Amino acid sequence: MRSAVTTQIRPMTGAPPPRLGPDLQPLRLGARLGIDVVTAKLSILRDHQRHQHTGDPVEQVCSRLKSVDSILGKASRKQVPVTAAAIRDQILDIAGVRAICRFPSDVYLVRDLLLAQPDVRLLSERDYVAHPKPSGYRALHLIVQVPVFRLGRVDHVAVELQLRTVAMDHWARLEHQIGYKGQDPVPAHTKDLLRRAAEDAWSLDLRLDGVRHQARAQRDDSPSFLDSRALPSFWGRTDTLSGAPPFTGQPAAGHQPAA
Ligand code: 0O2
Repeated sequence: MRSAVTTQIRPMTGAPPPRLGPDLQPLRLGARLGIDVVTAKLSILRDHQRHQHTGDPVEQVCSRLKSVDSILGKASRKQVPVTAAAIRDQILDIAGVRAICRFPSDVYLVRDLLLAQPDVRLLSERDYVAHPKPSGYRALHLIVQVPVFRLGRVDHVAVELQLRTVAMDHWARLEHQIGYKGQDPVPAHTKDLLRRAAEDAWSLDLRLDGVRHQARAQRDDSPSFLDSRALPSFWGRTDTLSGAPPFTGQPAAGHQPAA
């Protein structure tokens, strides 16, 4: 998990055994730079939205770089050959950025504004907002590829961007703490409570989004939410914005690989 502190247990005596396998540090360095690029893009986007008086759609941004152990663990689970090239091409969440938004419609707004940038390429998208996991987990997961300019070359780095509302994030952190991917099974009644809490959080998200939308629409002297759709024309694209707040949910469609 992004903020988790990991403790390595080592024998009391002697040095730890040397790690077998490829040197993943160059990959991790590239991923760290990819995180920097996406984080900078989000920061510019937030500034721009504030400037437009449409409000900052993002509450908080955090990031994490997958540890070598975690990369190797995932490679083993997914039967990815343990070579740097295979890992680079098949494990696309070594770089992770999470943006916490205030409202569900902001999740999609941030997505659209980011993808409107010509140097951001969408590799895949999983919409767990419209199609939550059976556990109740909701978030929008994008794998984007961004250019990282390094001395004498450009690397195209994959970054996983998770977009959640404050409520979704609150729920996911609790669920993670209780036992997501944990060793001990979570009791059925706890899972049930979590599922119902996720639905309550979602219902509050939708209601608050609706209230905001209505309040904005009633304010004559303030730009409405829809005005923020003018922004992407600055980047040369106006066709990608969903821009139909408040978000009310979508029919099931599952995972969507990018075109
Ligand atoms: P960390 O440190 O949080 O990143 P994939 O192999 O990519 O197809 P994967 O990696 O499991 O499958 O992708 P998935 O399920 O789309 O998303 C993985 C990440 O989303 C997790 O990262 C969590 O951050 C978050 N996530 C997904 N499902 C849940 C869930 O049910 N509950 C919670 N709390 N978080 C979830 P990791 O791997 O946990 O590590």
